[in-house]
Amino acid sequence: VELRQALREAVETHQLQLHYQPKISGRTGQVNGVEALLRWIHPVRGPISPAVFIPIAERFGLINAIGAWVIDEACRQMGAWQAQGSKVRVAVNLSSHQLRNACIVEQVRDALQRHEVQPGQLVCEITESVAMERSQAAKGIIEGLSGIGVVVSIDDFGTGYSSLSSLRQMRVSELKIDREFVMDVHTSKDARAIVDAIVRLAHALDLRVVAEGVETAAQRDALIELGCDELQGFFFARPMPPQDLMKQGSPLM
Ligand code: G
Ligand code: G
Ligand code: MN
Ligand code: NA
Repeated sequence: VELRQALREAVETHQLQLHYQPKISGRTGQVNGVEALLRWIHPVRGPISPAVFIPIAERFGLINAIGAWVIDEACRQMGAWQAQGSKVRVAVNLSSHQLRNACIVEQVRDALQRHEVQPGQLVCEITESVAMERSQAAKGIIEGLSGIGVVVSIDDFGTGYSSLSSLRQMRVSELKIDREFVMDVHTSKDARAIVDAIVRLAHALDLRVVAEGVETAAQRDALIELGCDELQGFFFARPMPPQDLMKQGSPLM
């Protein structure tokens, strides 16, 4: 309850920030894109995880305001990077509540136009369990987003239940293999078989495959061998403020 008021203030007083984590090409090792991850730096409590405050925001009706800010800020940052000559895709996470908001497609389109970025440079990550809900509304919004040219990515793939026909019908263009499988890909026959199957399925459907949560060189090597298109995780880089992406002499910038 106390957090609720604090969160309201956070939105108004710019305590929310986006950090960015690189998504690395498995083929070239270059940075293809980044995932924007929301951070709340509370003046007294310090950083608070989105895993904690997103559910609070959802419960108290703040998620649409926060979500709209995330979309606008990610597009603004992408526009700024492009103006400096870095053409990088930026991914944002959409919550289940945002997929019930009919205005979201409009919001995304407006933000893209306002900051003059191409729709194909924006990726919307939606978790498998949310995307595959039976809800027609969520499906309609996914259709709407892909209809305006935005890349739709299924996050935490392999932990929910996807109907394979839905994947095809919904014009999704990216699958992110859940960390659970990435973690054991180099040590477990089963995890390896699952990753292998996901990559083959995705490629057969013309989808890009991203492995998230890559923490070691052994995992990286196994994932590249299995054909993952992009890799993301602490092994390469942690989520960081946008100005640090610039500093690191990263191949991105
Ligand atoms: O970066 P971190 O591990 O703290 O993120 C924790 C969770 O919060 C992850 O599930 C991530 O997808 C989610 N998350 C991060 N940023 C956003 C955001 O902008 N919107 C939503 N809805 N979820 C986010
Ligand atoms: O739910 P989603 O996949 O969007 O969550 C992304 C979360 O995973 C972020 O909170 C991010 O900080 C975290 N993350 C990113 N890379 C790694 C990693 O290599 N290992 C672990 N354990 N978490 C990671
Ligand atoms: Mn994500
Ligand atoms: Na994920």
